[in-house]
Amino acid sequence: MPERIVLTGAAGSMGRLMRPRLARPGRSLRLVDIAPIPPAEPGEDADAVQASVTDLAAMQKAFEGADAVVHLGGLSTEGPWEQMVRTNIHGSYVVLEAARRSGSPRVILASSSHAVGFHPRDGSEAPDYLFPRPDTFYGVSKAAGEALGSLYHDRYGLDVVCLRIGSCREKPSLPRQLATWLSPDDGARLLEAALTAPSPGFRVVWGVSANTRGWFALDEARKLGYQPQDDAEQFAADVEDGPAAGLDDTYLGGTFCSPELDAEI
Ligand code: 15L
Repeated sequence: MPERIVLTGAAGSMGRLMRPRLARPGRSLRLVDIAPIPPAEPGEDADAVQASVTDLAAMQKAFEGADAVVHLGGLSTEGPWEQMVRTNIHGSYVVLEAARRSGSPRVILASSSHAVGFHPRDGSEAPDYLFPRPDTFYGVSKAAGEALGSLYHDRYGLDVVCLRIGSCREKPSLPRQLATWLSPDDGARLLEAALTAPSPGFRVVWGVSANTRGWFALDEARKLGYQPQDDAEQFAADVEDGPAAGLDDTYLGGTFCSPELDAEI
């Protein structure tokens, strides 16, 4: 079991869900975020580094001695191009380069379904390693992160696992999320699989729960050791009756495919 793990984006929406679920006896967490990081809970073996993922010197220092880096930091939805380049694309480069320089052997990258969001929904299961077809500048930044991960694996031998995360939240609230939901507990199971799989090399796997209405192949994730336990179907009645019923599902990326590219979604 990896004992020293760095979690970037620890104060972000997914980071806050994963932080308590990553804790294990004998494991220490280094929490990284540009935003203030809530202090360690009693009994939690964690320390905090408040710094940007675009700061190479700070990241290299933060990653010293780490067995693995879980990179959830960066912008999590659409925004202006310059911000995507700086925070997400350059930030992913910095995280991978800092891992290489500090000798951290494994990086887990939070990618997104939006890296492939303009693939039409044709009723069949979206396969693993679907070719990038981003739906936003945000999606481009995630595809670029995957490409950087591939480079750092091939050139420097880092183990890099990219998770094409659907919608990681407490529960689904939109019809599309009945297909894309990643429960927080399954998110932690997926991270654990990515952290512990022996020599994974470079992988790209879907990050979703075992949803009855799921659109995504889970073969590659299961090969890593992921065993999802949750299904969005338990929330279907609430979601279908809700105000957002009938939202667009023409493309994998849903509503990310419709607004202007640099609009806030
Ligand atoms: C994502 O990639 C975003 O980070 C998240 O905020 C959600 O919007 C999610 O996709 C989704 O598609 O539901």
